[in-house]
Amino acid sequence: MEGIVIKSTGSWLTVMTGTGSVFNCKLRGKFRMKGIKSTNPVAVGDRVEFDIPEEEGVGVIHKILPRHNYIVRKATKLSKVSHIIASNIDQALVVVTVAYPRTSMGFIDRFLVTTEAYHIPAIIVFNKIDIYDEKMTNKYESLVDIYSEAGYKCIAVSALRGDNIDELKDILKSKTSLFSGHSGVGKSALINAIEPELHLKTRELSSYHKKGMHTTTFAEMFPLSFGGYIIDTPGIKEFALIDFNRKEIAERFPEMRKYMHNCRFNNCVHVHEPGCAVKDAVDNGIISLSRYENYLSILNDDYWEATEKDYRPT
Ligand SMILES: Nc1nc2c(ncn2[C@@H]2O[C@H](COP(=O)(O)OP(=O)(O)OP(=O)(O)O)[C@@H](O)[C@H]2O)c(=O)[nH]1
Ligand SMILES: [Mg+2]
Ligand SMILES: [Zn+2]
Repeated sequence: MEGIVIKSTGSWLTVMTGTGSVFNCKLRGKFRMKGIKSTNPVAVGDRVEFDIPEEEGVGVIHKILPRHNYIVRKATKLSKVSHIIASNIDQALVVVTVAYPRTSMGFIDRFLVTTEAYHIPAIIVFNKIDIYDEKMTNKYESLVDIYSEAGYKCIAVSALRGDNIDELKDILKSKTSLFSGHSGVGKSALINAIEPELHLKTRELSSYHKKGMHTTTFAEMFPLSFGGYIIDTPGIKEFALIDFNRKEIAERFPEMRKYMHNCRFNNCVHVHEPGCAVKDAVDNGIISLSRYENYLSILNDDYWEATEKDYRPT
């Protein structure tokens, strides 16, 4: 039989077939030995082949069909192991909030660098607009300016009040979409607003530090009543890049990609080289200074190999 992995709790995988039947499956033992340096060899979104041996009574997955794409981050900041967040997705939505909890641009930019690298269209969803005061509105508007300029679609919503949920549904219709972001930004609440029948668990923010509590603990895919699939994921604190070459980072900033071919040196990393077209564009206000600063910050992330530190800005 063939199906899609809709939930993975580590040892157990839930697989849905084309007709909508759902099976509990295990991975055939040998799988884990294939040398994939990943905490999860099978991810939500994977298409798999499985059978149900009588003596087992549960499904046994024996093959993962080739992935169209996947999105991956470091399992933890200092580990060398990757965690596949999901595979075979059409688009990734990063749910962000300007407060309660605040999402940093550094997080958004690392997320976007990854989606660019895997050629997955990304959309930025600003949630909780019902609580925005003037200061938060200003912050939000400046972020929308920056990211729209860089070429990303932005949408402002409120899971609580229902603002722009129909527009969000239009974006999701007939596609497989990943929802990612910090814990507490309202990923599950938004999915409930889109598909109230799901009754996903959401939780109050802890009033002390206004951070999420990691209410969603496993990635899970849900079919949408109006066509398409949505993947809810556990909140992530940091989005550490893996499998990147430092020289490639600039290419993952669409607005830098536009100018870098005009740099004087073709190995320019846009830090302190003379005749750098990217830096000129930043100086002229064409490229956002904060995006550029995050680019520099990514180059200096302390988890890169020590030998690559030679691009430190002077
Ligand atoms: N005011 C307001 N609160 C919201 C909104 N959306 C979500 N919340 C609240 O934010 C809190 C966290 O929402 P969740 O949906 O659990 O957040 P999450 O992103 O799924 O968090 P994790 O599962 O931990 O990753 C809950 O108390 C929600 O009620 C919104 O649009 N406005
Ligand atoms: Mg959740
Ligand atoms: Zn340059």
